[in-house]
Amino acid sequence: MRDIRNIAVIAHVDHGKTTLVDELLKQSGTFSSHQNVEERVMDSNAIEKERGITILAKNTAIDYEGVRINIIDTPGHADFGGEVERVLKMVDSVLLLVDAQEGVMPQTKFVVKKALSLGHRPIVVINKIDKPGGDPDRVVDEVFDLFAQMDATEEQLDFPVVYAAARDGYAKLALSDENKDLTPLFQTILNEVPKPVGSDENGLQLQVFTLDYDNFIGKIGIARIFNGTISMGETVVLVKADGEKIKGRVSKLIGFKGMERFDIKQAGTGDIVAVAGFETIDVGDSLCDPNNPMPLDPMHIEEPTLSVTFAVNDSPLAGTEGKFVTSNKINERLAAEMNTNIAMNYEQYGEGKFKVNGRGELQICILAENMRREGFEFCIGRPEVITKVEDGVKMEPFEHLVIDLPDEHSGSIIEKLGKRKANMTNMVPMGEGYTRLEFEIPARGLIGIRTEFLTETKGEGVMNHSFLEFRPYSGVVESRKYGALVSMENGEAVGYSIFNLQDRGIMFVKPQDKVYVGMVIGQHAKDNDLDVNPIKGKQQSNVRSSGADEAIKLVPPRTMSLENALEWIEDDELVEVTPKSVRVRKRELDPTVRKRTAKKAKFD
Ligand SMILES: Nc1nc2c(ncn2[C@@H]2O[C@H](COP(=O)(O)OP(=O)(O)OP(=O)(O)O)[C@@H](O)[C@H]2O)c(=O)[nH]1
Ligand SMILES: [Mg+2]
Repeated sequence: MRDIRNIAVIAHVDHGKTTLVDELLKQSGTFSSHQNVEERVMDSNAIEKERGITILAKNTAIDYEGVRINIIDTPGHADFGGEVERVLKMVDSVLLLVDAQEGVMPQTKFVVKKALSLGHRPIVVINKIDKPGGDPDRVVDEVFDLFAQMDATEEQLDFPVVYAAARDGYAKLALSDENKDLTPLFQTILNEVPKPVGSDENGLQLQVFTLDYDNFIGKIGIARIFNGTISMGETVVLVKADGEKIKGRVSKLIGFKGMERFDIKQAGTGDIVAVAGFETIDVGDSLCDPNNPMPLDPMHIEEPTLSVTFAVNDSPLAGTEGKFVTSNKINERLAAEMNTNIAMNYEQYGEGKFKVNGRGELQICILAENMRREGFEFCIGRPEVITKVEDGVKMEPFEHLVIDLPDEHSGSIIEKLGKRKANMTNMVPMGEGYTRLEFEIPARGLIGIRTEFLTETKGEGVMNHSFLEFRPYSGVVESRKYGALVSMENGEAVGYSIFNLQDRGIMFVKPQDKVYVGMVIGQHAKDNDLDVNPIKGKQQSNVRSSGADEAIKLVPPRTMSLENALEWIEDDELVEVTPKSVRVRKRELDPTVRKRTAKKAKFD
C-alpha cells in the first residue's frame, strides 16, 4: 500500500489557507523550476481570483520524502461552510489555521466543531506570526479554550502546534526557532496525521466529495478510496444516496499532482482520485465492489438557512440583454448547480418561480453572478430566512457575530444591532483604539446590514458571522429606513431631471440609462416611496433667458452591485439581473395597483 496522508486546510476567512497550500506545493518541489506559478493557484475560478476568496473546496497532491500528501483547500467564508463539511470526512486530519492577531473567529468555531465531531485531532497552525500585532501565545490559549468548550477528548486537546508565516514560507515548532522554511510543518504532517485505515485487500469502497465535468468524458467524481483498489476499465457498482444501485465501467481514472491531472491505471486505499464513466454520479455517492456492495454513509450537512426567489425576468426590458431567459433554461441551470453543491437546494413554486435555498447572501450572489456571466437574465427577490417548526414552536436560524471596530463607533453599532434583536455576549478591547464585540443575532437581523455597517464605521469596521443554531422566533426586526424613488415614465434618464431629483435622495441611474415605470432609480431621503419623472428635459422657450444655462452638476450615482442591490431591496421589490445590468424595480410596476396594495396593507 502506498504511504499516504490526507489533510484538509480549514480556518476562518482570510487566515491564509490558500497561501499556505501555495507554499506547500512550492517547497515540496511539485512545480518544476521553469513553471510560472501565480499566487494562490488553488483559487482557480474567475470569481475566486477577482475577489481573492476561496469558494469551492479543491484538492491537490504533493510528494514529500516518498509520502503522498493529499491536501484539500477549503473556503473560510461562512456561506461556503457546506464545502468544508463535505470534505472533512475525506481526510484523516486537518490543518487548523488561526491568524496570530485575529485569533479565534466565528468560522474558526464552526470548522472546529465539525472537525472535532468527526474525531479529527487537528494540527493547529498559528499563522501570520510576522504581523506586528500578533500574539501567538494568546491565540494558542484561545484555541485550547475553544476545544475544551466543544467537548474535545483528551487526545484532541493535546493538539500539535506549529507557528507559521505562510506568505513568507516558514514554519517552526517553537517561537524562538529561526525562520527557515516549511520543513517543521511537513514533518508534523508526516508524524501526526494518521495513515489511512482500510486495506487494498478489501472490496472497493469509495466516496465522492466533489463533481467535475469534462465535455469529452462527461461527469467526473472526485473521490476518496476507503477500501480496496480501483482500476481503469473495471466494472463496479454505483450506490446512490437513496440506495439505488447501478453497475458501470470505469471509463477513466485520473490522478492528481500539483496542478496537473493525468491518467492512471490503478489506485488503492487511502488515495484521492477522479473517476469517470457514471452519468448519474453525485456528491456523497459510493462506488463499490459489485460482488459485495457496502456503500458508505451518505453525507449529512447543515441545512440551508436562507432562501431567495429566482424568477423569469418580466420587466419591460426583459430579453433585451440576455441569452437565456426562459423558465426552462433557469430550471436546468439551477438543477445543474444543485448537483454539485450539496449545501444548496431549490424548488419550483409557481410559473417561472424558483425558491433557491442556501447558507447566506454571498453564496446566493455568487450563483447569480455566475449565471449572469453565462448569459442568463432573471429577477431575484429579497432574501428570507428559513424557519422551521419544532415541537409546535417556530424556530429561526441564529448567527454568531463578531465585530472589530474603532472604539468610538461601538455605541452606535450596539444600538443598531439591538434594534435587530442582537444579544451582546462579549466586549473586549483589542488595543490600538479597537474593540471586539460579539453577539448572537437572528440571521434575519443581518440581512441588508453590511452597507449600513460600513457607512456607520466609515469603512473601518469588520464584521464576521457564522451559523450558530436554530432558536425560537424572536419577533419583528427593523429594516430599511428609506423609501424608493420610483420612475413613472419609460425611456432614457435625462441629466436635467436627475439634477432636479438628486436633492431628494441618492440616485442609482445616470443620464441615458434606460428606465421604466416602476423601476427604482434612487433611494429617497425620507421613509416613503416617491414616484418621479427622470426623463423630463428642460422646457424649451422662445425667450432667451438672461445669462447662460444654469450649470448642471450631477452627483455620481450609486452603482448597485448585485450584492448591494440584494441587500437594499424590501419585500415589495426585486433585483433585475442581466449580463449587462443590475436594476432595482418594484415587484408591482403599475403605480395605481401599487398604491392600492400599499393602502390595503396599511388597513389590514
Ligand atoms: N502578514 C501575513 N499575511 C498573510 C500570511 N499568509 C497569508 N497572508 C495574507 O492573507 C490574505 C488571505 O490569504 P488567503 O490565502 O487567500 O486566505 P484564505 O484563508 O485562503 O482565505 P479564504 O479562502 O477566502 O477563506 C492574503 O492577502 C495573504 O497574502 C502571513 O503569513 N502573513
Ligand atoms: Mg482560500
